[in-house]
Amino acid sequence: MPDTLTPDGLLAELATLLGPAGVLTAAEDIAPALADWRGLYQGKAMAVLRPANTQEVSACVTLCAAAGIPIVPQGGNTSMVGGATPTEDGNAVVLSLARMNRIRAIDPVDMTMTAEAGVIVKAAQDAAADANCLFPLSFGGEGTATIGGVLSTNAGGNTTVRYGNARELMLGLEVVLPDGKVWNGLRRLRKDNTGYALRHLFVGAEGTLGIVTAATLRLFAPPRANEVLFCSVRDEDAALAVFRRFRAVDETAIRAFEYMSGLGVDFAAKHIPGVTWPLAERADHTILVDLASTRADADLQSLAEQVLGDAMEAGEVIDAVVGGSEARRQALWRIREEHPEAQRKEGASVKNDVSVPVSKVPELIRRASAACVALIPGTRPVPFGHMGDGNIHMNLEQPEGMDGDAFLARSHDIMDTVNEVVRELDGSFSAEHGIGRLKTDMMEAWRGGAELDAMQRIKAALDPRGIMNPGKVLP
Ligand code: 2HG
Ligand code: ZN
Repeated sequence: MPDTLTPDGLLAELATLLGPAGVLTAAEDIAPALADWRGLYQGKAMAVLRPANTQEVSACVTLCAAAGIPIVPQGGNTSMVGGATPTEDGNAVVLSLARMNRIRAIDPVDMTMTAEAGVIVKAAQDAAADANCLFPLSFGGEGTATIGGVLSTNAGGNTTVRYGNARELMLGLEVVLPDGKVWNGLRRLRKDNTGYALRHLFVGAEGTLGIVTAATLRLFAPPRANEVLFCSVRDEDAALAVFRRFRAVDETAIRAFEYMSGLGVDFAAKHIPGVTWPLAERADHTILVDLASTRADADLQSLAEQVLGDAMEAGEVIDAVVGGSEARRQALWRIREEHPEAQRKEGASVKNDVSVPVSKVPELIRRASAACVALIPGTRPVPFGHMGDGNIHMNLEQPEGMDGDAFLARSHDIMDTVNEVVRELDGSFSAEHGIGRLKTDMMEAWRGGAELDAMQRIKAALDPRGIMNPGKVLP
């Protein structure tokens, strides 16, 4: 391949390869791929490529490599950190995996599914359910996010406490490397100690080392009994105490353990039609517990009553409601799932997707909240999220009456303030959303030295020309 392929020459070659429908260049056609859904970044690109299979992805990458043109892989474009959209340079192409949406195989004996990168997470869940299996990854964006995207970001979500992150659900990958070579690592083995675990390099790499085109995923037996509880609790320590109680009685039954501040529930009740406080009295701290079992005759009601009874006696739980029906369970989950939307409707908010050891979650919530209020008086902390994983969305809502843009102008101060507490508690500045563009400038401070140096050398070895998703993850 000549190293002299010009941008125009490249587009002509790509059009020959993919056909006119596979190469979008009109401004209105490519606009949705250039902006992230949070509205943090507005990028530019020469084109959006829509290959239909792995061979086409490989050919696109080979051509772009020859022309030295950067490639931004994109799935559902739901990145929380600007990881899937191009920078402002304008010399890149976006490579959309949307057309690679086939489920290649489901094996209910091996309990595996091989899905292409563009398969929507919800479609993967549905396909697993059709085979009487469970693909457990679940989160708010599951109707849009794709398998390639959740692996590239190592997404977590609501069920991590039971089933692990995307990484733990992955057995094998097919990847197009930055030189266009295809690595077929779609093995479906539970044990495979054969040198470096290459597949894990690409999980969480956010497309900076290659393009995930397909994955073999773990499936599970589907739950046949389920119950959801919503409780008001005395404080953050009480929330943790209740988690420990459930864990002690039946760890395997906990499918999700979520914390929500009272203010967060207030926002959901205020802004989301159909959502109301599910308890007689409002409280400052609440939890949602999702219990599930593969046994149809599992008595989750009794489990809930036993643990809640003890927790109420100990003064940890103030009040509780048990779903009791599928509709009620969904209604309780909605209070939690609508948190991001309710916060958006309430005004400007700054997101902090952070994690600490589970034991430190109460301290994180208390100290980070107080520090942010001290930084900007009137700031309204709305921490919520995956307490069972130590992953709290330590979000801050603008003070009432303050100009939203003025609040957002302080975003970095707020993030620094939260991160200072996170660091003191041995946590991480990025739990499940990734680094993208938003957090690249934090990498040096948090991962600098031997760790970042090793990452940079891996990047240089696999992608010496730096064409894979430049400007993301690494500073
Ligand atoms: C969730 O748990 C998502 O709902 C979004 O991770 C978190 O909006 C957020 O901060
Ligand atoms: Zn989350």
